[in-house]
Amino acid sequence: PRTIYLKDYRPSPYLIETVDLDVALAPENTRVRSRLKVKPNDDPDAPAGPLTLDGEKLELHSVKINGTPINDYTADDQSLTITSPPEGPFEVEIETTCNPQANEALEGLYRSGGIYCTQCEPEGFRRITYFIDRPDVLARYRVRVEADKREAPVLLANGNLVEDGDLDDGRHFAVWEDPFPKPSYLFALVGGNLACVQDSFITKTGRAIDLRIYVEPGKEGRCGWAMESLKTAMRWDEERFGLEYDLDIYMIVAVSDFNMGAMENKGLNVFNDKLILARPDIATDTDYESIEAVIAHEYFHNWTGNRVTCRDWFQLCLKEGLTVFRDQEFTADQRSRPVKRIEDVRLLRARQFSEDAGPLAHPVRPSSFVEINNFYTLTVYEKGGELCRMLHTMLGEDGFQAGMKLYFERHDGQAVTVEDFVAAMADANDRDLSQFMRWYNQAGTPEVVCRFEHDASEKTAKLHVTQVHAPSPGQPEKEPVPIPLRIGLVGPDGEDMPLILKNGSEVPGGLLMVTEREQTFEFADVAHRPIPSLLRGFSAPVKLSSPLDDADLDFLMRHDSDLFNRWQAAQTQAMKRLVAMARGEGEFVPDVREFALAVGPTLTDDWLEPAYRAAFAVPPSELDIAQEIGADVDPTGVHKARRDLRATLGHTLQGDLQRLYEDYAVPGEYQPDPDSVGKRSLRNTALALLAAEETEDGVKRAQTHFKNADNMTDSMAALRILAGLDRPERDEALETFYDRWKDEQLVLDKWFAIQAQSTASDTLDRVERLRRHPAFSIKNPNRVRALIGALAHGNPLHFHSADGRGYEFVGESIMEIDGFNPMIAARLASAFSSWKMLEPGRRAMAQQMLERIAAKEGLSRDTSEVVGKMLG
Ligand code: B3K
Ligand code: ZN
Repeated sequence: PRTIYLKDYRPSPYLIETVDLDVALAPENTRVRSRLKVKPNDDPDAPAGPLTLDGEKLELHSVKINGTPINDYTADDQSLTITSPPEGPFEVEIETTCNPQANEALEGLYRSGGIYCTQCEPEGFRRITYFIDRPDVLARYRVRVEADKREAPVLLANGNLVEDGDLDDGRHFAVWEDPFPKPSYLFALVGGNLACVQDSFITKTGRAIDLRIYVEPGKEGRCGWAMESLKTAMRWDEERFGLEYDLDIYMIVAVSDFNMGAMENKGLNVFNDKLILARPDIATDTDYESIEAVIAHEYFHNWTGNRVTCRDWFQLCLKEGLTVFRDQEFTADQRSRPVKRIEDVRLLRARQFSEDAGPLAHPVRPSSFVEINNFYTLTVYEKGGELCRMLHTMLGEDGFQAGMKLYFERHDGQAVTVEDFVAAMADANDRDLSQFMRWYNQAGTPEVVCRFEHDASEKTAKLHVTQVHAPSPGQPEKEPVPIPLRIGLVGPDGEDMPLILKNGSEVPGGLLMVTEREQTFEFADVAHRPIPSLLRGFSAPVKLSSPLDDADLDFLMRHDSDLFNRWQAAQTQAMKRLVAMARGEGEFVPDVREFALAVGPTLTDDWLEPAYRAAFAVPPSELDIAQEIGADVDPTGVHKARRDLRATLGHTLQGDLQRLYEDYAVPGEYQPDPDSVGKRSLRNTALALLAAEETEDGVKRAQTHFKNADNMTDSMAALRILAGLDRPERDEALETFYDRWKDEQLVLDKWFAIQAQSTASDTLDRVERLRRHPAFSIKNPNRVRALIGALAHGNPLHFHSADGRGYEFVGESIMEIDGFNPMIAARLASAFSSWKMLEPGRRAMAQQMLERIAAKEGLSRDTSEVVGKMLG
């Protein structure tokens, strides 16, 4: 397979001004007629010549130029080349057919539960018709769709409906026109029997927008939250970013077979139905929050992605990182800001840091790829979001917004690069951000080593900062990056001391800029030895080696005014103990009790938000611990360490936890508002810690909680506890749950996942049985994620089972899925990415499985790129 390099980018020799599509939907034989107005690109870097159009899995019937059929073209399984096109603008007409029913890769046009839908990003449009399928070719689309009226009474495409009507033979048609030029990856088309939920939104300039959510008939009553979330997001983007919606209609379609979460097609989002459908009895608080966040994310793409798009796929973070940052800010504004930050950092550390430390490491803007679908990664999305956040931190809200304004003024309607974005930020603020580009181009997580000195007689303090960059694949040497380091000096009374530099100036917002490999900051007027609170709010995506000892951390855990760092101090304390326990080192029991006692005050502090207190009591994840250990990891030891720490928390804080459990019951009807969510979260955290020791009392409480639950959040919180037990209570609860929900696929996915993530000893037997359950289908990505993905990515104990059965199960599944849906197979394969960190026995077994996958005949480009890198 061919590697594609960023340095080889050339503008397209031809541009396409308009696309006229005529699509006649039929399950196995959909006919597509396309009329393209093509013109040579006048860019001197792109001399005209043959016209090559991308196309895959298409049957070609005819090609015409300016109305005349031609023969001087060549076609293979990837493209169609017109050898000598006319000079100047011309028209190409192509007729092809494709087979949506047979499309199990879920890219291009496919059928999901009788609904025709499309997924084009990044390179799916070429499976619908021949096209210059790259994001810097922006065209205006007019789309006529026809279908059997009974099979597909609803026919949708991007933009505005301009015509519809009936045809002979029970068929009908609709014509949609999108006035905004767009890249082909934002094209969408939907046909099927769908119910519609309608609402409207008045924009800040008084325009009424028609909002529509299309779902399977009968599910209309589950769309209320998605619709509310959409309106909240639209208002927020106007208020915080000054951005107004541009079309008169915004449509969302929910489908049940979808490779990812959702897709931001212009004016016609397509969503995985699990991110639309919600009702208190079937969706958890986390589901409600995800729906709100993803609806917002896709909506925000309308400006960051659609109005201004990417020049090429290397620039993916231009739209994804920025849109992630925007959706994080949205959630922080709707809910608890510190808790949102904690959740985002937890994800970043557990998944992105490990990606960045292993064989799949790549820069936020990669410089090469084999299959672009493999680069929709945590690095591009989450670390990409962190880079935008650092710009925001460095420039401030006003400076950042000034940069956004300039970005849109300069680039609305264009396909641009990361440089264009950073230049807008720099120019609007009169700042030199050239060094910042290193963040986009260097892989790996920088390590920041801090040393702190206090001189009582001089009343001064010094902070020495060193940044260390480990090599990553293809990047042995790295340059220092600019690091916004937010700090505070916490005085003996627990209050922040003023932060005054030696020259007498105060450090605004406590923000230091580290730009050198080694740097020292000197502070004046420091009478008493303070405790430095470093990297407040996680102001940069780095690993911090801090100079703090147990006593300092304990103090910050109780007093830091920065709630993120107060949580961080607790995490650091927990981590030290977890690592020692996992390695079986030393006498840790009294130490862990000590730590538990220090968690108590925050857990019970009624001045703090319940959601924060709940987050405070959650120790670092098994993935975090494994990474911290770094080499020769024994996942069983890691699991036991975390289990024991939680049991000690539950035991030591029993009285407090019982009280919290009693006091935080949320009365009345279920509401997904932040306040009630926080209370449930604290109460369910207490429930889980009280059961962590598996005492009779703890188990009974969980059982009662399960029986009395009147919403899915409480029900799942209890079931998760019960499903982890090696006792009859487990089967009883799982059966009750199944009987109640056997007709609800999305709820059954929770049932699959909870069993796949269970730490009970027979989990692998169970997962193998569930693999054959009638409700399971290997062809449906949600089922695959719920069962196989949950084991591979969410159950380190059993995925890394010492007998190799976890690898066997996941590996076999990858090979099977690769045969029809390479994107999903490659995603699953990434679960093996930290295999080199494992102890020798597991390492050998993981390697063997990877080698078997790599050797499989006909392995997809997707999976072979991922597996090849892991073995390489
Ligand atoms: N842009 C899409 C992701 C497309 C993934 C293609 N493999 C959804 C999103 O990030 O908003
Ligand atoms: Zn996105």
